[in-house]
Amino acid sequence: MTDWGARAADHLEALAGFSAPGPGVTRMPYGPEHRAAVGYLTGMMEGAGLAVHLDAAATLVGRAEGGGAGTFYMGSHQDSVPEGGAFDGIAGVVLPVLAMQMLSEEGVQLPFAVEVLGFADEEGVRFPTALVGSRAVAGTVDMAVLDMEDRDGVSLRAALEGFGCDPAGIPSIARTGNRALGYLEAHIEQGPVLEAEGEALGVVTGICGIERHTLRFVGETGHAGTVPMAARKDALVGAARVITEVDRLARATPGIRATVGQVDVRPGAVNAVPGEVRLPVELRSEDDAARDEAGAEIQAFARRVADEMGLELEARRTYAQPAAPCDPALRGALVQAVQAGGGRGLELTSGATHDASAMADLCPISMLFIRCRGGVSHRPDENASPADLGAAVHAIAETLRRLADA
Ligand code: HGY
Ligand code: MN
Ligand code: MN
Repeated sequence: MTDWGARAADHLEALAGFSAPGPGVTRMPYGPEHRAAVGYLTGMMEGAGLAVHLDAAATLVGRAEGGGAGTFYMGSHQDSVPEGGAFDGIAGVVLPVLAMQMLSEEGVQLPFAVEVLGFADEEGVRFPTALVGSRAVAGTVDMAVLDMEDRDGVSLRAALEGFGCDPAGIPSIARTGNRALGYLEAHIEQGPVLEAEGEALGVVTGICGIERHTLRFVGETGHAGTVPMAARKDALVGAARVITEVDRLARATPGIRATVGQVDVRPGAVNAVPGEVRLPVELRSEDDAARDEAGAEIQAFARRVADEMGLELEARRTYAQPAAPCDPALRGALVQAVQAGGGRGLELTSGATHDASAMADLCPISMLFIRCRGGVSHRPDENASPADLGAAVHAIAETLRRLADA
């Protein structure tokens, strides 16, 4: 009897080694760590009988032909946040490959094709946008994002070309032509609910919406000892007022979660008045209208601060993804598959966003959550047990069997 959980844990441990130095896993898209992960996953996918290629958006595609028309998609992202964990995203590429291997060993011939997708960049940490791979599959990529640059001034276009991909091929990735039957993403919960409920697996009802803004304050740098306080145009003081307002507004608005997770200060010297500050503001909510309104309020507040302090301000909303409900029929199949494995079939919402949010523009979506220790994620101590990983492989395989019989 194959221990699919142990196999999953071994693959994820090996993949965690494809990381930049430092605590946890740091695997940015289109770099050497991504290249190594692609090599490893290619071997895994081919071992499961999938035909593998890397598409123009650097998504690794593993395909198994089916008996009839249409394709069912599964997958998640290979990238991590800096000093993140070994499960976020990448588990959702490994687990469906193992489920396909299980079905292949059982001699199951599905009546539809299956593609397992390993997306390059879901986190949107390196570039001020995200979901490029899944949006490409859904046919919704705005090609203008190719001109966005990372903190080293490398454009997304140059990063893709450096990875051996031709961005001009991105529009032809869209699966809108052939019948997309649905999408299933397995992902760690990144929250405390399943652990508190004593459940290994959960089925997602819907994914929150998200938007990100980039604010750039420009003041005047100068000597910290000689520029009089009254004469200062301190860009960091302006940014600090916005950060405080972001937190106040989110606490005062039900259902809004807002975060400033990064601040770039120039010249960034202890004895120089900050002349330029760039910060991303991120907002999430299940209510798209409330999130949209909060985003507009924050930009207006930043504008008032800039005017009062004599600072220049550039404010752009660089990314937005609406809230996405999961498909009732796919949810039902997943709940039954979880219950067939002894679980309750608990259903819950997702406060994290996922590639499934973008795939919702192509086809019905579904997500399978896996319990994670302490509910923590985006940290080196992120963890899912081999037993829970194994339960997920079985639930994915059982869901495919049920869809085949539907
Ligand atoms: O930020 C998120 O919700 C996801 O992990 N990218
Ligand atoms: Mn993720
Ligand atoms: Mn993440």
